[in-house]
Amino acid sequence: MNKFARLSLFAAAAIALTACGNKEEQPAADASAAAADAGGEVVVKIGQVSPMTGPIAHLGKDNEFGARLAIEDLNAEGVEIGGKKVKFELVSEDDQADPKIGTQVAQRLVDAQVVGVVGHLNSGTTIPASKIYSDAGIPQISPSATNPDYTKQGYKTTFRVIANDVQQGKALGEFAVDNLKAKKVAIIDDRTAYGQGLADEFEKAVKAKGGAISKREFTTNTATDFNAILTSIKSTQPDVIFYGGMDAQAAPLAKQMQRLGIKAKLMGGDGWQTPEFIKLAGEASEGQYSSSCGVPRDKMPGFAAFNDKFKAKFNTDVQIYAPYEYDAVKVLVDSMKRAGSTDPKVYLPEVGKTQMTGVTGEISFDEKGDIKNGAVTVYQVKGGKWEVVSTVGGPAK
Ligand code: ABU
Repeated sequence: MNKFARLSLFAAAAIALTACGNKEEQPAADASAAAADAGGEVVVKIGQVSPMTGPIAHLGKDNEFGARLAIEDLNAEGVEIGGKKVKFELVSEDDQADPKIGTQVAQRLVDAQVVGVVGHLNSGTTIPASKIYSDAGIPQISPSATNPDYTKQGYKTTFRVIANDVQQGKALGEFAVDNLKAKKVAIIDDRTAYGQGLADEFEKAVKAKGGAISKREFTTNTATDFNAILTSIKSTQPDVIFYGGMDAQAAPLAKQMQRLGIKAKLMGGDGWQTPEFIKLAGEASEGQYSSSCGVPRDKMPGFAAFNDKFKAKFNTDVQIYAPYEYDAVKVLVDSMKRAGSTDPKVYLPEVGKTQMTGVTGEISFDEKGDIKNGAVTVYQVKGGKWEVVSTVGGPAK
């Protein structure tokens, strides 16, 4: 066979191979695999989304730090998937806690061919963005969005590694009536999917226990002046004021309660069970209650080591969700390892089968993608620190 005939035969074989194909569609990971780096590792992108700017940027950065630490640990230990060395790359986006921007950056991550997403932080961004990830077949694990609707949409791609607000609202409502002996409570929420949803669940639980709602008010997630709302609430003489929202509002709310001479306890959920709340509210934080959607840190199997690494690397305290974000990344990668593939279509079914001990505890999911045996812990600020008061739920002892 002459050189021309040999070349023609080779070209025909190549065309035939392309036409019949490798029957599998080109997965997103393979696209990035095409950009394998000089060391021959396959580069696999994982997306993370949180508000990196705006009033809760400190929480968004906390989430991002958690993801970054997980990626660095994975790359340092060296991960092989399907016989190939993998190098993970974090693609971070700022959704500004805005639902509209949330969907825009979700599409940007899909276009960037990430193979999984950890986030978003807020329920209000997580829920609309979840349709985009679902349409693209990309697994999404939120470390922090607690509105139950997120996992109720019937998508196969939605997961969360913390308890939800049905559990949290019930635990807080029962705590207010049973432990704080509250007969009348006033409720304020920030009209976000999280704040309003949690306040609704809290109200249900208080009423189920025989408590009364003296007033229900609302504000926004950017407000800082609550004097008018608090003045109208003060006249109803509640034992407890519940705030459904984040620390950036809960802190000035606590301060203004103090200034107005309101003696009721302030209560709320995970959105303000943060060091930042204490820092911003100062002495007005003392004695106030809020909860986290997980077990206390001293009951988390990996928190001490995680915390040491986090502080050494980022020179700041963990706010709240960083260890859950770390676990969310690990769940994605653990699922890829079991599937032997970084292709979201191939490894997605493995995410739901997760049985993992993470930094925060045992992680497995129910049929909707919610964590099984989620716990809620109620804390009180004592001596300028969050102290554990009680934990509801969690793994069987
Ligand atoms: N879980 C509280 C903060 C995030 C959210 O659900 O909006």
